[in-house]
Amino acid sequence: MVSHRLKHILRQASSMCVLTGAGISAESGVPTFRGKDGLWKKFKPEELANFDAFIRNPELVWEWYSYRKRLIDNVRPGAGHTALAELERFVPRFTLVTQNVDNLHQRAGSKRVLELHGNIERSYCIACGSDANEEHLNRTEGVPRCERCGGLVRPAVVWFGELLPHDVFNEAEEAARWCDVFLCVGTSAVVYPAAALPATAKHAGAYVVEVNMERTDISHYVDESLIGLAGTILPELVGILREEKEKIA
Ligand code: BV8
Ligand code: ZN
Repeated sequence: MVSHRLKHILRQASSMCVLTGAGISAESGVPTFRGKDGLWKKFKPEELANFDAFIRNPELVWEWYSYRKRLIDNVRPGAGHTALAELERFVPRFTLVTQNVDNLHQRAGSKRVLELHGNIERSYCIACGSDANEEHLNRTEGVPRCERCGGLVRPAVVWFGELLPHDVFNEAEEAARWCDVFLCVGTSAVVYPAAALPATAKHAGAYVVEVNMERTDISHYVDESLIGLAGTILPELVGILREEKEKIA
């Protein structure tokens, strides 16, 4: 149930920043990382989502990413993704920041998505940097090689110990600093520097709202924790703004 206070704040907001994590894709059937059946349960992040692991065992890392790519090819954006694509149209200054690499926000129709951790549907050569042709890559068994120089091809995601794309993170920080409302959706908020964004927003005076199935590391400082499914809560929040727009129209 959305509080009167939050309804009022949403109606007044002229700028909003939304940070999403794996939880918003869970209802589409994409496993989260740290949940009970999370991806990290079977594998350790350090074994897979880092560059050394890739150089040590590119076959294993590609087996994991190919599994995730196939899984993502067969799912659809959920009600949470769709709600955020609609929200982008209602709020004058709206910034969507995601830690997810599954491309589901773009497939739901979100126009501007800041991808802090890259995108699993893009790959590049670690030797010459050229982008890999995804069609060619998806037809390759095992570890894909660069068509230009024969170098190892890797997924275009940010691994642990790697810097986030500088300009993307700066833009996300800027949006967190200036927004009236910061929504933090479906993230355990344990991976930095992404997990610092809600605190940046809070410190700058934003009203910070968390949407999650359970309390997280940031619950103690947010202004409101909405406990429930992103696919249920986000459409409710958008409904408040849609009603408002229809009243004015
Ligand atoms: C960096 C790759 C500079 C792509 C990922 C010690 C302390 C603090 C920080 C560090 C430290 N040691 C090292 C660090 C830095 C490290 C870090 O933060 N480590 C943590 C784990 C301690 N960060 C980095 O390395 C980053 N780079 O800092 O560079 C640097 C350089 C050198 C040395 C040091 C620093 C790079 C981070 C990016 C790593 N890449 N993924 C891929 O394969 O996917 S991280 C991975 O976790 C995913 O990208 C994911 O997005 C991210 C966060 O996870 P969540 O999205 O939150 O998912 P999770 O499963 O955890 O939670 C899901 C949530 O949803 C839950 O709360 C659940 O309740 C909720 N939920 C579930 N269903 C629903 C729902 N909510 C609503 N509705 C539902 N239906
Ligand atoms: Zn190459």
